[in-house]
Amino acid sequence: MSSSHSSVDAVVVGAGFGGLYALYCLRQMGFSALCFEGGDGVGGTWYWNRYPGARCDVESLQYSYSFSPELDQEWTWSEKYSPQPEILAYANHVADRFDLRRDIRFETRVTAATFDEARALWTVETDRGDCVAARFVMMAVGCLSAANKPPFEGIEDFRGPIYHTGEWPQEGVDFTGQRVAVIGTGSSAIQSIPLIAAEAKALTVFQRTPSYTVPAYNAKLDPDYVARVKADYPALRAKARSRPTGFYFPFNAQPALEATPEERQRQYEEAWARGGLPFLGAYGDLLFNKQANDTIADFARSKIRSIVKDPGTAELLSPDNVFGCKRLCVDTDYYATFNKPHVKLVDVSKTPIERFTAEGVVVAGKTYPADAVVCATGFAAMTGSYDKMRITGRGGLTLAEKWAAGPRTYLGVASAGFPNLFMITGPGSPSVLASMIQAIEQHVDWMVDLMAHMRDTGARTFEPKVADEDAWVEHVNEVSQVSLRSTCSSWYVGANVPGRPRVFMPYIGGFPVYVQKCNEVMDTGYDGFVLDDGHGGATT
Ligand code: NA7
Repeated sequence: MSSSHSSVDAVVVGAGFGGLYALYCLRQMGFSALCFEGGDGVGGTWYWNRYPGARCDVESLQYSYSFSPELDQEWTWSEKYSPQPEILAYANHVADRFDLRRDIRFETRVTAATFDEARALWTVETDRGDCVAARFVMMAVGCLSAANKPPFEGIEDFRGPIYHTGEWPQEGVDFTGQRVAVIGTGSSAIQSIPLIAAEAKALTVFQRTPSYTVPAYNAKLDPDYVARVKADYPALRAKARSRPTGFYFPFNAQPALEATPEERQRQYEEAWARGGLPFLGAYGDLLFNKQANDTIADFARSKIRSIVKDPGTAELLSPDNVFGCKRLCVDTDYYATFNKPHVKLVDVSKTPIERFTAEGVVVAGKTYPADAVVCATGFAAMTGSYDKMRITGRGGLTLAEKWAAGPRTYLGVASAGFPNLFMITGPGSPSVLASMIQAIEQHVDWMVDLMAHMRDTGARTFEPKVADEDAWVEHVNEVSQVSLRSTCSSWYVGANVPGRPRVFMPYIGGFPVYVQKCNEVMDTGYDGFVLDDGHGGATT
């Protein structure tokens, strides 16, 4: 089918894990669909983030689709934490196995989507001149997909290449013998720095805020363990869905402050030795009680001091904010890398990067020479990819105008004034605080059920009621105040990019609570939404 002027039931924007599953489900339910994808392949986040060391921080056996028992059985992960190439291979396998590519237009970006109120249809336009009419639009644009590229002064003067971790060249980069500057010390930097340091002649890391990171202790997966999981995969999936994070790991509900200092030390040592995100599960109150949090933060800082030999560097690498407030990082040899004589840490917290010159990066009047710069500067999270398109709803209002003071959605799935526009893992949903693929499956299942319900009842449009949306936005904000996660400048609140509104964007009430709410809404005939039959009548 030529897509230049056509009509489908649904346009899907993005062919990452969300878009692929949306295409699959739409087809299963008998809807026609067309997907536009900016890259030349599937995989989304895992297509773009090819930087050295890119790896998932949720265990492989859980970071995968659960919708197909056959897929679960036939795919075998090789490592505890999958490296990016393997996750990308999995995305490609899924696309081929379910014959999804025929409805994907690659290297094509959606530039605009405009709702025609009279016809109750969206017109979707692309940078290749496509103009497609669709009853529904499903945004599968990802939560961390719009690269944050700070406009450093003089950046165009720099004579070497500048890379962003989220837009890494497909052919890879060889840093052998080079002087490399890395800007940023979030998850992407923490994963890539040890590997860049292994190649580079000299590495300078520019740090604005140190991150907490826990060793991954990644390893090859034991085939016996994999066989045991595969023998009863649904049990693991069910356990995962019952957890606030949407993935399973050992969790100790006991409050940290009820334990003696000796017990805590033992518990933290054991949890550190297991490594990874489950370290935060050492006690139940760590994200709710500052005093409890101080105990784990102190422990983490003591680990940094024990690994990093230079006391000044250890001090600089030690965060003083709430442990786990920003997304916890998971690493392999990050702190130890700073013991290498050719690796240098530069603090830019008080004296920001002044400018670039042809030779390198200038801080406080001093030039740090570099042959290549890596910007590990993160993303305009959750809303950045929406901002790149002109999305126009009822009355000519654009989504950017509506969200100027922060995103407003009902359940993170849709926004009032933008009928029939679904947001997979949108702001206001738990997505980035849950296991992403579980979150995607739950969203898409719910959305396609709603589309089928509308087909059965003759509804032409759905959209949230303003009052319910307002109440949800308020609820998302209220719940966030309970957690210490709302207390620091992170991408969860949009604080990493200057000028963005400060709003806690994900729903932090937990995955099961959220799923229950979505199911209740469905069971009550979509309470909180207006379903319209196009003749002024409501349908239920
Ligand atoms: P992050 O976690 O947002 O990290 C970006 C880093 O870049 C962070 O250390 C920022 O410092 C730093 N940054 C951003 N702008 C600047 C400027 N202008 N100057 C200096 N430093 C800057 O992105 P990642 O890609 O590492 O990880 C994103 C998620 O992917 C992660 O949370 C996991 O879920 C996987 P800041 O902390 O803002 O002071």
